[in-house]
Amino acid sequence: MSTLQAVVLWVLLICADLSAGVKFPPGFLFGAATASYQVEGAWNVSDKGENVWDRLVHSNPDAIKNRANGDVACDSYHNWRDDVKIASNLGLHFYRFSISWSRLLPTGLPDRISEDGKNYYNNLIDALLEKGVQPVITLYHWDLPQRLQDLGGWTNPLIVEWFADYARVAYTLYADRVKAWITINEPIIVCDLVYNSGLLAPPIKDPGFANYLCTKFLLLAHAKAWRIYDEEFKPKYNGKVSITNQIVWMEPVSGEYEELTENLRHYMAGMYSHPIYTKDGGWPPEIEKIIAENSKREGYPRSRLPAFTQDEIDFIKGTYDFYGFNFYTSRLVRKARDGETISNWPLGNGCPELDAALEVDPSWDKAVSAWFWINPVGIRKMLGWLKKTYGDIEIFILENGVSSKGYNLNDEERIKYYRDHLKQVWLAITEDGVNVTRYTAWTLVDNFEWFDGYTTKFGLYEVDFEDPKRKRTPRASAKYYKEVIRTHSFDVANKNYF
Ligand code: PSG
Repeated sequence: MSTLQAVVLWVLLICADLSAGVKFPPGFLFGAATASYQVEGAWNVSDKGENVWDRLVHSNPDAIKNRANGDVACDSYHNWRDDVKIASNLGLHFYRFSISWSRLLPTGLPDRISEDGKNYYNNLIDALLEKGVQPVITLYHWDLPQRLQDLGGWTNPLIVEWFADYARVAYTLYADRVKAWITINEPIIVCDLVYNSGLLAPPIKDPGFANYLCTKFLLLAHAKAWRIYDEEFKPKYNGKVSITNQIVWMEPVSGEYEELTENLRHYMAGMYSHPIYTKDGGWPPEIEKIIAENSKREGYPRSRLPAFTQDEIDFIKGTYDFYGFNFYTSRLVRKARDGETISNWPLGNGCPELDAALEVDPSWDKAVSAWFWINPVGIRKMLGWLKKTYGDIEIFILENGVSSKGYNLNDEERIKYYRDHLKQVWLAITEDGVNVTRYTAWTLVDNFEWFDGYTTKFGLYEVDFEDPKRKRTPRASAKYYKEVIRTHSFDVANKNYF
């Protein structure tokens, strides 16, 4: 072998080794997600029942930016073949979508299953499987049947049975083909954001009280739905069921706020994790204590946080098959100053219950959503914290993505967001030994965004909302993500996607 040949061989070996080095573990799965109200449209087609989002946008059209609503959205109810084509074209291993409760059960209860609703999801599931894309179902992504809301929704203890009955219908219809289930998406938004702010649906503001009732009954509802699968369906179908939490990574502004910050992590992640993922179960003890003390000081005869009985603690404990985790952003934490006004946990400027104020690091880039600053290492640190706090549990990242503005196919900032975050996930796996097995891009196609309507976009595919057919066009980020999936690596930086 000549010297030249040896050098060429040496360079080739190094290159091969480098690209092998940045690969995700074999078996790691990539997907993308949407949610029923955000994409389906067809709000009053066939016998679909009204849900809390239909009611909010019709009774108060100014609730959402530019008077937007999800009446038509991407019209995925009619265009689902396009979505399947996109999922297949990207090479997705799985597609996460949600069932619209009132589309499947028009009355909210299983006295009547809608034929059209049932067939819609059957068609979607079968078409995905035909293309080799696994369906992943979210049972609840915020569109509660209005009839159940009128009876108190998530603050009525009977929601535990209503949700369990709905879950059983969905499992009965689809569990033969669907092997991964998410009971509830982001309980912190369903309970805390909704009841603490009065924004979003249902528009009821009762901060520091109704949100905790919601949290308690939501956890019990999740647990019952998990147990139904575990007892009645798992022996036959062997799928996995869990809840998914949206968690903001919190860091102290300075060392003196370390304890406050850890408490805030337990408040944000812990309220929905400690009851499920720890040996003792129940509320995170430090938070339970703080709320009890606050309540007493305010003159309440008992804590605003409803207690669990030991039976309830045991019922919720252990009801998981993986840890579901949605990640977008980070914050810095300090004590609130005297007289400083703290608003609207979790999307305001702090957390009143813990008397904490939130800041952002000036070095973090801003995405267009009001609450969104970009800090990629936050996802790695959050994954490390989850492992340290709840043990070596299999973690599915079920949402991650970034918002941009206006029509634009050359979304360099989205490629950067995905690449930077995938790298941190890869480091969490390879350096920190965190057992992450799935990554999910939010979102497959531009869709109805809760506060912002159609003004902010998260899609790998752009949707033309002026076009009656809602034409979908791949962005540069779609080509990048397709390459990520094909190569099983985030490090596909030097390609030209534009
Ligand atoms: C709300 C707030 C944050 C993250 C995500 C959401 N935050 O402050 O970090 S909502 C979440 C939801 C999905 C949305 C998507 C983007 O599950 O339906 O479209 O993220 O807002």
